[in-house]
Amino acid sequence: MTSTSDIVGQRHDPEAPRYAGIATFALLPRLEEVPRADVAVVGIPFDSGTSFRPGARFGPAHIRENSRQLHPYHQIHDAYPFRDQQVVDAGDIAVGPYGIERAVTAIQAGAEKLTSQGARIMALGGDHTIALPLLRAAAAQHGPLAVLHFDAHLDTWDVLHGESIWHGSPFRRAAEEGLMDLNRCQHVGIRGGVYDPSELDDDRKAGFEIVRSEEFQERSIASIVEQVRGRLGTGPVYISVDIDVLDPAHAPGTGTPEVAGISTREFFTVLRKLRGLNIVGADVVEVAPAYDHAGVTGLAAAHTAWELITLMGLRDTPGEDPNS
Ligand SMILES: [Mn+2]
Repeated sequence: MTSTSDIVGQRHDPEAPRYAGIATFALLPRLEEVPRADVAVVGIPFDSGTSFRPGARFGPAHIRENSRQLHPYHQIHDAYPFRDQQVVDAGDIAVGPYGIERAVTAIQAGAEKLTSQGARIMALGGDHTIALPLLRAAAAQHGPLAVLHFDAHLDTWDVLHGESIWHGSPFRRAAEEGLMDLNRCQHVGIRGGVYDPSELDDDRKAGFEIVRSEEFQERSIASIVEQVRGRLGTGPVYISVDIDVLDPAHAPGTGTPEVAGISTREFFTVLRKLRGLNIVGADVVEVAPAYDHAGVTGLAAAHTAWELITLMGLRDTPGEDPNS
């Protein structure tokens, strides 16, 4: 890790309000402006794997625009996520919209360029297809990963419209490729449509246990977190957040919205209890700004990334005691 005194944080210009100037993520320096990065925020504007409403290719720019109000101090953790680690905006991994396999190869190469320089990736999608090349890059460094997946949907489906790589299959492909520790994967917030119960069997074979959206009504968040942390265990964790885990009231700007989701408050309460996990990479995906209103979804995604970046910086601190 960079020595703390060298770290460049958010833009701080008393003459310039937060809404002025070009929007890097959280008004952080660009990768090119600092000697190295501990965490690289990188946009992946790719949505050719979308099965329903397109538009997540415009997600990274929308999330950045809605990240201007992210502040330096985290009240719950008593932490400064941009002071104790060098966080940068690494721009976008630019891939064209044609040819999913070619795009996935290019995204993996772009991600590995950042991880080989020692950065943990906080990716801004893009549709959920991008989790596959990001998992490939992270597993190449750390071995099979625990995966914590927040989503309305399973995303362990097989082939759709003749394509094996699409936004509903990243975790099935990742399981087949040995990128995940199949005893340490967990979905949270599941509720969306399923054709047949065999899809749930396939999902178990891909390594996942499920916390359903309804459980947030029936159980305490502390007991949900205890289950999740027990499943993830110790060792490297990848966190993937499909913004459609939130109810459409809290995140309308997404491609496959599903009713009866969790609230932003419930989601952030879970995130804030994940201190101490060794998060080696993360993404927030499926933000489609054309369906957003007043930045609701963009704000939720920007703050999600901020929470995850904060947790990356707190990986060596005592975690939540599930028995307390
Ligand atoms: Mn998804």
